[in-house]
Amino acid sequence: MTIPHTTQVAIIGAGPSGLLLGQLLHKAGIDAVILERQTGDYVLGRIRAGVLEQVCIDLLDEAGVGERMHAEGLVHGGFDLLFNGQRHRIDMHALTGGHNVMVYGQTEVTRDLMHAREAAGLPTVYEAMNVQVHGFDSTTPSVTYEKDGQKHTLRCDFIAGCDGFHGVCRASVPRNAIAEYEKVYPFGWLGLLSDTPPVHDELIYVNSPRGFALCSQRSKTRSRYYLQVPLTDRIEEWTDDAFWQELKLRLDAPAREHLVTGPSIEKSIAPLRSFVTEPMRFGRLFLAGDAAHIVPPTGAKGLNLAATDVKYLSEGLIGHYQGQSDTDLDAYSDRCLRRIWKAERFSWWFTSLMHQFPEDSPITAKFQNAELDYIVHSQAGSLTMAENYVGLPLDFGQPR
Ligand code: RFL
Ligand code: PHB
Repeated sequence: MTIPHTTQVAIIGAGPSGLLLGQLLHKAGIDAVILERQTGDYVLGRIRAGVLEQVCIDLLDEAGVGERMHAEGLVHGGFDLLFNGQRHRIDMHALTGGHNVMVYGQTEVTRDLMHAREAAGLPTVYEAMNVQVHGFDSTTPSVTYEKDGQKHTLRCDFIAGCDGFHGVCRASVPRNAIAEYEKVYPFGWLGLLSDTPPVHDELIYVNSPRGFALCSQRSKTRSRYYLQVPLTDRIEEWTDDAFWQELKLRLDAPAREHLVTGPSIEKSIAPLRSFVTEPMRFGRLFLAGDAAHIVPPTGAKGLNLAATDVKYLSEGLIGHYQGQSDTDLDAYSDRCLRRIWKAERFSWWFTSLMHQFPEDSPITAKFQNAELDYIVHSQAGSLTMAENYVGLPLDFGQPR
């Protein structure tokens, strides 16, 4: 690949946000170059999200990368809540008038997007080191980076900061131009991936006196389980046996009996955080996905929010290049944030409802159980849970 020196949109980061944006722009005939710090294999090795909302499924279809997802993904119309030792199903499909979610791993979404990009011969520079963004307050921004020890400059019209929570784009914005809202939770999620059949055909979210647990899956033969653990726990201290034992203690008797254990193929601890940046646009620099916001994974919203940011950004850029109007580009930050805050609220609420907090007194467990009991037995309570979980419509409540 010859390294391009000019492009219309410089995209920093080849995670799901950057790759999906690249694909949507390509479909609209807009040029983009993606600069990624890691190798492609490293990006594919990160085990993260597993649940796609309908809005995200539609976007992957629009980007022309939905074929394998529809063939291999698992459509789920409900999930279980386990509390007070009892399991209750939230029938999302019935409650929301036919909406479902798709269980299909972020790794697979990323792989499909990478293949589409490669097949179209679109430029991605992997192992681009020391990426720096310049002049985004002018009409002639640029990005500098190093590749194989050589310095490069990429001139562009716009920069898309799709470089995740620890990226360079948000960090390059003057501190007086940005507000950051953050809550760090006093526990993490220990995740384990194994080639074992899932314990149940849908997900089980568990509130137990020993802490939260989640039984998820990637396919009929691959399971993903999570345990709430103290932030002080180290991954080396958790043997596979210890994980399975603790999981069993948090499950109900039928799930305990059905659980098939096996060697882990990946195990990691992720911290939990709520975080939002306002605004998401700084001149010709736009932040999207984890670069602008983080949700605790309880509501399965991180990847889905990243996808909708990118949808709004692609509409803005297409309006600029094809429609000669910057209305959508100017509305980008407000449109995103309105959706983001609703997903942030849901993820925070669901996290608070399902986890044990160190400062909790016994009355908190009673409150949690009462609220969960209300949710599963009230039509209004179940619907609130279901419509947020399947994802609010793209322009929910937005005057357009
Ligand atoms: P990503 O996936 O972090 O990708 C950003 C990319 O930018 C690159 N990068 C740089 N490139 C060039 N120069 C630099 N200076 C750069 N700095 C960074 C990085 O190498 C990377 O390739 O962000 P993106 O694309 O916005 O996608 C967001 C999603 O990945 C994220 O929201 C979800 O994975 C969040 N998340 C989960 N979401 C869910 O919906 N359900 C889940 O179960 C779930 N589990 C998780 C998660 C996130 C985790 N993290 C961030 C540690 C589990 C974990 C462990
Ligand atoms: C996952 O499968 O990794 C997963 C599913 C649902 C969540 C979080 C993570 O809420």
